[in-house]
Amino acid sequence: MNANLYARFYSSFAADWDALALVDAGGNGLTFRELDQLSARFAAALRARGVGVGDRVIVQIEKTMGAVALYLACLRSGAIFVPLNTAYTQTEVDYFLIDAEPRLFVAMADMAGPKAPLWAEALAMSPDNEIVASEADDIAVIVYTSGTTGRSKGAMLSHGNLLSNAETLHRIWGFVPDDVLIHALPIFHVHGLFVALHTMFLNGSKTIFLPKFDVAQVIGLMPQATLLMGVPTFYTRLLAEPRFDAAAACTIRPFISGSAPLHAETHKAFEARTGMRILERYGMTEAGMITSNPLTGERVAGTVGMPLPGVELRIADGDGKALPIGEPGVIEIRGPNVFKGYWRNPEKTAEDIRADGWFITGDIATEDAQGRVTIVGRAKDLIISGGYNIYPKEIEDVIDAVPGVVESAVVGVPHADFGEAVVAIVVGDGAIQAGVEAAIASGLARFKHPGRLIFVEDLPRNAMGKVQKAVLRQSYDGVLTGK
Ligand code: MCA
Ligand code: AMP
Repeated sequence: MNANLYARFYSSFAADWDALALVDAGGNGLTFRELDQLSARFAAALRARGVGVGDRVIVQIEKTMGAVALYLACLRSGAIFVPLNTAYTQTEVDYFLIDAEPRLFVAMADMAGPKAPLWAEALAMSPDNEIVASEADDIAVIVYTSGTTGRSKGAMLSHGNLLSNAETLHRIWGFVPDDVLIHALPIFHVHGLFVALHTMFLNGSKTIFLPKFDVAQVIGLMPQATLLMGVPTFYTRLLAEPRFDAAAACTIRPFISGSAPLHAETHKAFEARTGMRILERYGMTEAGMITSNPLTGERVAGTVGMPLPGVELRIADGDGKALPIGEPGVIEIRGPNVFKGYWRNPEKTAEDIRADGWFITGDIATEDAQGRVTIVGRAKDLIISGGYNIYPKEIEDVIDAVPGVVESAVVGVPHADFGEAVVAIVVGDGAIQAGVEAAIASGLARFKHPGRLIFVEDLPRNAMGKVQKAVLRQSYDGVLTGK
C-alpha cells in the first residue's frame, strides 16, 4: 500500500469528487476534483522545475487555495514541503534558505494569484496525476520551530506521523459527513495546515477558507458551519463582540482551541455566553496533537485533557523517570505522531528524543488520576503571543548586536488580546533606542517586535549571576495592559 499521505486524501476525495472542498466567504471555490487536478498541475510544474523526491520546496506565500494545491502537489510528488511564516523578514528567510537547501523557493510574488509566475505555469500544464509511492517514514514536511539557542530547527515530520495524527483527531472529534469548518488560521503552521486541513481532507467535506481571522466575518459565517478551530485570541475576540451569543454559536459542535493556554476565565465566560464548553487540546510542531479534552464527557477549564489514543505520555523528572500523580514535571511523549528528528541536527535530536523514543517536550504539567493533563509552565524560555511562538533568545541576540547595548533580557508579559506579548529590557542609555529599533525592524518579523523597550542600568541577577527573568516578568507585568 502507498503510505503517501496524499494517497489517503485521494481515497477520501473519491467518495464524492463533486463535493465542495474549499470555498471562500461567498461560497465559491473548488470541488475535490478541481483541487486534485490543480494539485496535479502544480506537481507537473514542480517536476518541470526539476523538483524530485526528497527535494525541499520552501514556500513563503499568502493563504490561498492555490497554496493548498501547491502543498498537496509536494505531498503527491514526494517533495518535502517547508512552510514559512509570511511575516518573516528577508534576514530571517535567508537563514532557512541556507539551512534547508531547497531545490525551489516559492516567494509571495510567485503565488499572488492565478496570473503569478508559478501559478500561471501550473495552469498551463497538463496534470501529472502520479502519487509517488512513499514509505510511512519518508519525510513529508519540515516545519521550522524556533530554538532556545535563538536558531530555528527544522522538525522533520513523515507521511506516517501526519496521517496517524489526522486519523486520530478525525475519530476522537467525531467528524460527521456534512461537517463544515471555518478555517481562519494561517497555513504555515501545524494548527492551520495539519490539524484543520488534514482532518477535513479525511472527512471529504467543505472548508470555508478565509484569508485571516476577522471576527465579524466569522460570526456572520457561523450559521453555515459546524466547526471552528482557533487560538485563544479567536475566543477572546469573539467574547468581546456582544452579538456573539448562544444563537450565533448554536450550529457549531465543538469550538476547538489550542496553540497557547486558554485561560480558565475565557473558558468559563464562553460557557456562560453560549452554553457550550470550548474543547481545548495541546500540541507541538514536533508531534502534532498530543492531548485533547473529550468530545463527549467533561471538558475541564484550564486543562488540556487526556493523551490521544496511541500516544504514551509521562510526567517525568530530568532523567525521564515518571513522577507520582499530581507532581509537576516535564511532559514526555512517545507514539506514531513523534517527529523523525531535527533536519541536519543529530545533536539536538539526540538531546530531545531519548534512545527509547521518548520525546522531551519542555512543557511542565501535572497529571491527575484520570490521566487529565494540566500545563503549569514551560522548561523552555518561550513566549506565546496570539498562538505564535517567540523565543526571547532570538530577540536578545538582535538587540545585543547593536553598538552601545551592554546586554538585554526579553520576557513575556500579559496582553489582553494576544495572551502574552514581548517586552525587552535593555542595559544601555536611551540614546541607543533608535539603533535598537532599527535592528529589530530589519531583523525580526513584526509579531516578534517588543511592545515596549525599557532601558535600565542593570539586570537583576541571582547568586549564580543568572538573569532573573521571573523578577523582570513581575516588575513589568502590567506595562502592556496598563495594570
Ligand atoms: C499579528 N500581530 C501580532 C500577532 N499577530 N503580534 C503579536 N502576536 C501575534 N500573534 C501584529 C501584526 O504584526 C500587526 O502589527 C498587528 O499585530 C495586527 O496584525 P493583524 O495581521 O491585523 O493581526 P490579526 O490578523 O488580527 O492576527 C492576530 C491573530 C493571528 C488572529 C491572533 O496572529 C493568528 O492567526 N494567530 C494564529 C497563529 C497560529 O496559527 N499558531 C499555531 C502555531 P502592526 O500593526 O504593528 O504592524 S502551531 C502550534 O502552536 C502548535 C502545534 C499547536 O498546538 O497548535
Ligand atoms: P509550537 O512550537 O508552535 O509547536 O508550539 C508548541 C507549544 O505551544 C507547546 O510546547 C506548548 O508550550 C504550547 N501549547 C500548545 N497548545 C497549548 C495549550 N492548549 N495550552 C498551553 N500551551 C499550549
